[in-house]
Amino acid sequence: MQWYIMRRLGCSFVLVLLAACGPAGVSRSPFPAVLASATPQVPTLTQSPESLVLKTPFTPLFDGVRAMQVAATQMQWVPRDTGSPGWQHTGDYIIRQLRQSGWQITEQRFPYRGITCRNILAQRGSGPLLLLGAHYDSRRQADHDPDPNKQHEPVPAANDGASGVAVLLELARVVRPEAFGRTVQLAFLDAEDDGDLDGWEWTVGSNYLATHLAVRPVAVVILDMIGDTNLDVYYESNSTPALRESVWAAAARQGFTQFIPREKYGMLDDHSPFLAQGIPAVDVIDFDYPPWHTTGDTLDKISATSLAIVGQTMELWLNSGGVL
Ligand code: 1BN
Ligand code: ZN
Repeated sequence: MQWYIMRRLGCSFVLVLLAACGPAGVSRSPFPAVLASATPQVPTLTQSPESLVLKTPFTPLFDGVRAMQVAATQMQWVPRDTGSPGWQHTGDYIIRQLRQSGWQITEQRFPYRGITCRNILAQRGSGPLLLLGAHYDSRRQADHDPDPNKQHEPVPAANDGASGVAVLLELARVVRPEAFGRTVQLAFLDAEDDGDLDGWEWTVGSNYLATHLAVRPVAVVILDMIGDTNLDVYYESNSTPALRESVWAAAARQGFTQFIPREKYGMLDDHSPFLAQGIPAVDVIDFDYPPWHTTGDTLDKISATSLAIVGQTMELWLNSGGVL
C-alpha cells in the first residue's frame, strides 16, 4: 500500500506528460484506436521503476477482435463450471495460449468439496508485482433466469466468465513487462461463481490464491463482466480508492467515457480476499447487466469494442507501471 501511494505521488508528473499525447491508432469503431491499432508500436520506457516515463505517444496493441475470438472459443464449451469437462477444456486452452505468448505458468491445485480446483497463474518481468485476475469458471445454475424452467440450466457465461479471460489472454499476447520494470502476474481464477448453490462459497479460487501468495502484490486488478455491449463501468465501492482512481485515469487518458468515476455498486468478488489481506485491490465490473446469472448471458451480449476499451485501459495502466 505504502509503495503504491509513494509511486502515485512520485510519478504524478507522468500524468502531465501523458496528457500531452493524443490518442493514436485507427479503427472503424466509433471509438478511436479501440479495435486494433494500425501501426503497432511498443511504448518506450525508462527501465527504472523510479522514473517510468512514456517517451512516445501511447499506441495500444490490444486488439478487441482477437479478444472476441478468445471469448468465442470458450463459448464452444458450455458449461464451464468447476469440475465439468468444459471447465477442463477451458483451463487447458488458457495454458496453451499463455505458453504461445511466452509466459511462465504455474498451476495451483487445491481441494474444495471433493473437487480439485485449479488456479492458473502466468508470470513475466521483474520488480514490484502487479496482479491482474479474472475467473474462468461459469455458474452452474442460471438461478436469476426469468423463466423458472431454465433456472436449473447452466449460465453460458459469455460476459460473466469468458469476457475477463478474453481480455487477460489478449493482454498476455501484447504486454511486455520486461519493458516497464514490473512483474506482472495474470491469474485465471477458479470457482468464483457457484456461490450459494448447494452450500458453495463465492470466490473460492481467489481466496485460496490470496492466502497462499508466493509474493505479495502491490496492486490487484480484477476484471469481471467487462464485455457488455452497453459498457458502463462504475467505481466498485469496496475497492481501494487510490487504485481505482489510477485505472479510471488510464481510461480517461484514452477518452473512454465508459469508465465512470462514481460509486454505484459494492459487492463480494475476486478482489475481496486480497482486500482482506490488506492488499490494494480493485474490481473492474459492469454490474448493470440484465442477463446476469441467466441463460441469456450469450456471445451476442458482448462486443469486441467493450473488450478493447477495458483491454487498452489495462494495457496503458500496465505500461505506466500501475501508477497512472
Ligand atoms: C460477480 C459476477 N459476482 C458473481 N458473478 C459476484 C457477486 C456475487 C455479485 C453475489 C453480487 C452478488
Ligand atoms: Zn456470476
